[in-house]
Amino acid sequence: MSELNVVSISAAKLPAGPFIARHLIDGDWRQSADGASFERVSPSHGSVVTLAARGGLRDVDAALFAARQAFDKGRWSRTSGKERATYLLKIADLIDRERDRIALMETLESGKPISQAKAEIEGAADLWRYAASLARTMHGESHNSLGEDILGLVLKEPAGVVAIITPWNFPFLIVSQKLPFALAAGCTAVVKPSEMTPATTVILGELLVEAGIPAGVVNIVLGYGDPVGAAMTADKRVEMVTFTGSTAVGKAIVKAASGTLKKVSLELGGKNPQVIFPDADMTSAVDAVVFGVYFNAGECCNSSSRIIVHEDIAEEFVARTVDLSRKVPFGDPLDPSTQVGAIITPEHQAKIHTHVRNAANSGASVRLGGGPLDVPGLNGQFYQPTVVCDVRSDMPIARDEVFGPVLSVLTFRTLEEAVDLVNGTDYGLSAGVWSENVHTCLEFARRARAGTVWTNTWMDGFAELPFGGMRESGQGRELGRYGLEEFLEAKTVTMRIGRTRT
Ligand code: TXE
Repeated sequence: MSELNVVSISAAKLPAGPFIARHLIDGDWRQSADGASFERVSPSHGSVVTLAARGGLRDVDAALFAARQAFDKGRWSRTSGKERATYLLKIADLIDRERDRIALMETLESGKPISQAKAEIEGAADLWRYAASLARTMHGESHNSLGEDILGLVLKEPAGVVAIITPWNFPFLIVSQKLPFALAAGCTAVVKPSEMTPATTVILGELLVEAGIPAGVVNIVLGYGDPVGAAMTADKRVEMVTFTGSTAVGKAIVKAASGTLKKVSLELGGKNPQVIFPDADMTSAVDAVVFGVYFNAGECCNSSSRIIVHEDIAEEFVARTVDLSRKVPFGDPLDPSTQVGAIITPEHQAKIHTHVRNAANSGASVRLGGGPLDVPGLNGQFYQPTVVCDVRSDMPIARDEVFGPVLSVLTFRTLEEAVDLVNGTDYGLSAGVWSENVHTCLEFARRARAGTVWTNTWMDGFAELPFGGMRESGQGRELGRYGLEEFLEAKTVTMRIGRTRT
């Protein structure tokens, strides 16, 4: 325990009572039709931080009815891009105004460090601003060389009513990777946040109402995947589902959506490698690896949970990584210095530990951490920053998404071998390469089967650049122009013009 940099309880005060979260349906804040509710216990402090309405089928039905009506009556889809942009910009300003309140709830529900929560809310506001720019600039095509008396138009129209289902690891950022783009396109929406982190989506709902978004355009139903998420996915009033979460639930959503052949966009898990070549700038690479694996306690689809390091430099690289890992401030997420906070649930903490234990039993060596740790003064669940070496590519720890602060180290000799290791899992979300040789970087970037390749950096994200995965990491893209396109349909209009047919 003493080998880590543990931050025990901070001076920050918890709110006096739980946040009360209700559904937003057709512009009204509502309890569940059957009066059911559930509690969210803080993963770091052990106290009840949210008391939320627990949605059932009647609540889903009311929300879908409202979203459908709002769409069909053109309350949103027939507004101009300029008008929609004005709302989105106003919401971005309100997010900035409420940043500290949103960040505090995000930290209390998820256990993430408060500094990372604040950065997340700032990033989210930027996405609302970027989506506003898309609302004003989206356009279709015209074809005027099809023949003398014929004109072809390709109109871009909103996909319709969208179901947005989000996870607990970046609740506010992820809803902001979807909702403003859907709204920019002219869609209406029903949003279901994770049952673990409902509060910040409810605060967003308050801001939408304050901004004057027409009733029914955005509805929020709180509750569990079953029945709320499942009912939204199967309902024929929904024309598109956009989901971020586990690969298992992503597959269930594809099946449920197939009954009505709705569009499905999925952002799922990853087993993201960073490959370190002998000519890499080692200081920068070690920094990026440590940041990439411990950010959000590793509960991050982009976690760089696999390091594939050239065997000539492996020993030095591991020694420096372990040394830096020891220094990462770990503990109370409310302390501004903390970089690694709590684990989302006790069950998830146990899953992380099972991965590490099984790897150790199969011959891997734990060089740092390797178990849960109680943080003095707190009543939550934490897992130590952990470095596991001598990992083989057939071990589950090298193939499965551990979703914790656990780094697996593998080694390679040739680029060929490194590429085989990189592409040797079911996932394909992101990958990284560290080398001072541009040819090595480019060859790697072209051969890695991943939606994003970072070269000499890790987890740089921009609103302008698309994000998403290949293979079992998902389908479709978020952000950038591609992110808007997901929420649009192309409609072809062919017009005979100018003369009567004889
Ligand atoms: O995710 P779920 P969980 C991975 C990560 C983690 C694992 C499990 O490996 O350990 O998934 O996390 C809703 N129909 N990621 O169990 O279950 C659910 O209510 C419709 C990766 O929390 O996928 C929640 O709102 N919806 C990931 C959302 O799906 C359903 C982020 C996600 O929950 C549903 C989170 C159903 N049948 C976890 N069942 C990433 N890509 O970053 C559940 N839901």
